[in-house]
Order: sequence, then structure tokens, then C-alpha cells
Amino acid sequence: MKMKLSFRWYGESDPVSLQYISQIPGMRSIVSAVYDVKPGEVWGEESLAKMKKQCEDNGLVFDVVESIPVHEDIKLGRNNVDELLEVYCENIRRCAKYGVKCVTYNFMPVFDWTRTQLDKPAKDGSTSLVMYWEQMKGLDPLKDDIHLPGWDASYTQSEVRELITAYGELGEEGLWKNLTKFLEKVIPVAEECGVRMAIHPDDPPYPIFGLPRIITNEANLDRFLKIVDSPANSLCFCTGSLGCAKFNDIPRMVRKYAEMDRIAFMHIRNVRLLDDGSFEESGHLSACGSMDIYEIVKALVDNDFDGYLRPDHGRMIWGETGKPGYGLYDRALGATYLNGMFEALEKEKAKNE
Ligand SMILES: [Mn+2]
Repeated sequence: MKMKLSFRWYGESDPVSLQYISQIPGMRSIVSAVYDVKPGEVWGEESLAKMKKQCEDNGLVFDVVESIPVHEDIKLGRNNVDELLEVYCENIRRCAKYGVKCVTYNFMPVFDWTRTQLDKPAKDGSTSLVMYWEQMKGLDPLKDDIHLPGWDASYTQSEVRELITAYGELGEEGLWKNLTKFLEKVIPVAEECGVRMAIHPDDPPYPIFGLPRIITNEANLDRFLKIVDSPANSLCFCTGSLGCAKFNDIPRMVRKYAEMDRIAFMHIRNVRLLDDGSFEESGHLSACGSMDIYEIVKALVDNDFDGYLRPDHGRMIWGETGKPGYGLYDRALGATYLNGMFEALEKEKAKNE
């Protein structure tokens, strides 16, 4: 298979072992990061070397980083932003030195993702992450003390308020400006070291609590790719994140960006969209949610996609406990489903050529 099948691993604290991951048929790459330093700090070479060795010892390759987090001061364009950009570039160089080929990041203000519940039980007893507008209604982080799951607990409520206010003043155009500065600095370094930078879309792809969000739809992805027109400036196309808004036609967008060779990394998962814009993460199979996974994979195969791809969030099934969305079993089922789909579509394509 041309695509490089990968799996996210959260390091030694991850309840899923590298050995178990290596037992998934076709598994090739580990997607991970250095977790022992804060955003804005340089990653230790010992940590990278150790990660590389642990993967190799299990027959896996550590060549995808998710993520090198972008410090809020870079996104806000304030304080010591130039120094922080230097650190960011140094981290790319260090990752490259240990074999990393693809670095994922996002440019979302304050929160990486928003859900209202992480363990919503389905009828079959499995649990998954959901976002229900019913549960969001009336919440105002500028007034109330709110703690949504997944939000960085290291912020105090007053810090969160200060950040939300600062982003409100910055607005979408201000965020674009700071993203442009980031790309103009970082992409030439990535090019030099043979790394493809892959921006993860905003999850969900619309403003929440008035925070500006820009990596959200086709027009904005086009605008993003033009800022620095280089394969090193590419997408981490997440079907679940972009797909939880009805305005995104996911198979069509995958086809378009795969054809342009601007997808460095695919995150494939399914979501079930509800009438009021709420959504539930579901099993990977097309029939389980609103995404047509067949059309998505076909768009990739038709364009000879040879980038990285991982099954994204799974449900918790078979009594497994652990990090919500990142259990072994359902993601392994996702990987196996995707393997089957790729094998069938690639063989079919070869026959017709
Ligand atoms: Mn994703």
C-alpha cells in the first residue's frame, strides 16, 4: 500500500503499548511527541532519541510528530514571539535529526478541541465523545467558571478570560496575520530539513465562545495553502473535524487537496451529525456515521496518496478504559477497515490501468 499507516501513541504513560500497536496488521509509523516540556520550550534530544529507539525495538518507525504546540503568544503575536518562533524552528530541526518527516500542529486559540461529554454511552454499551449544543447553551466563559472536558486545566479562570478577550480583540484577520508570520518563518526551515508541516483543522470548524477560528472550510484552506505555496506547507486533513460542519463536502475536498499533493497526513474518523449541528463520534464504518469513508479513500487512491494516515478517535469498546478517543480496540478496527478499503481500491485501480 502506498499510504503509510500510523497510530498515535502518547508515550510511556499511554495504557496502549507499542507492542500491541505493532500487532495491528500493516501498522508502520508512530505518531507522537515529546510530552515532558511545555509549549515554547526546546525538546530534549534524549527524549527524541529514546522515542526513536522504543519504536524501532517494536518494528515501528517514529516519523510523525503530533504536535509541536504553537505557543499562545505566537498566535496572539505578542511578548517574545520572535524568540518563540526560534524555539519552534529548533524543534523542527531536532525532530528531523531523529527521522521525523511530518509535523502536525494547529492554530486554534486556547483550546485544541471542544466536546461536551467524553463517555456518552450508545445503545450497544460503547462510549464516545460527543458535542451537544443542548449542553453548551447558556455557557459563557467570560462570566461563568466552566470546565469543559479536554480544556487545559493548567489555566486559571482569569487566565482563560484574559486569553478569550485578547483573541476577541485580535479577530480573524489578526489571527491570519500571525499565522502568516509563523509560516514565513517556519516553512523554509521545514523545507531545509525535509519535513512537511501539516496544519490540523479547527475542531469543530466554527467559532466557539467568540474565539476566532480560521482553518475551517474550503475557501480558508485555499487561502492557507497560498500563503506559502510549498509541499512543506500542507494539511493534516481530519475528516472528523472538518466533517462536523455540514458546509464541508469532505470527499470533494479530499480529492481536491490530494490532487494538489497538499495533504501530508490524513486523520480518518467518522461522526454522526445531528439536525441541530450537534455531533457524536462513531465507529469508522461509513454506515455508522455521516462520512462516506469509501469516497474519501477512493479520492486518495485515485491520486496515489502516499502520505501518512491514521485512524483517528475511536469509541471505547469491549470494556477497555483509558484516554477517551484513544483506546486500542476501536482504533485497531478502524485501521483494519481502512486497510481493506485501500487494498480493494488499489487492486481495482491497478487492474484498470
Ligand atoms: Mn484529527
